[in-house]
Amino acid sequence: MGNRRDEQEEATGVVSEPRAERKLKKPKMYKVILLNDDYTTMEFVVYVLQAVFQRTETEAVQIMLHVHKNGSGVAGVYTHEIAETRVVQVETLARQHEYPLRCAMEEA
Ligand code: TYC
Repeated sequence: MGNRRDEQEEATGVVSEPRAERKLKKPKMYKVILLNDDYTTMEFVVYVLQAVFQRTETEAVQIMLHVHKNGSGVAGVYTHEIAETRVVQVETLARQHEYPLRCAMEEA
């Protein structure tokens, strides 16, 4: 498959610097993983998935049930900074509501 640089060179006739010179790298991506527990309500987890991860209600219920049955599951995949922010948002909301809900991030 052709990459964007090759296509751009082909289209314009302008040869760009090699990647090391252009200093552009694709960002590493990180999974935000929700962890199951015995105390957080299903309703709250569905709410979090909608509020923090912009999931539809149907997606949120599916992800919540996957975590409930399997112990963990992916809420979303983001760049490092966005994933970190989502983790903090989840844990802040959970503490405000006095739930032990935890989540983690892991390179995708
Ligand atoms: N296991 C919880 C219950 O039975 C529901 C739950 C699902 C909690 C997903 C956390 O990440 C979670 N109420």
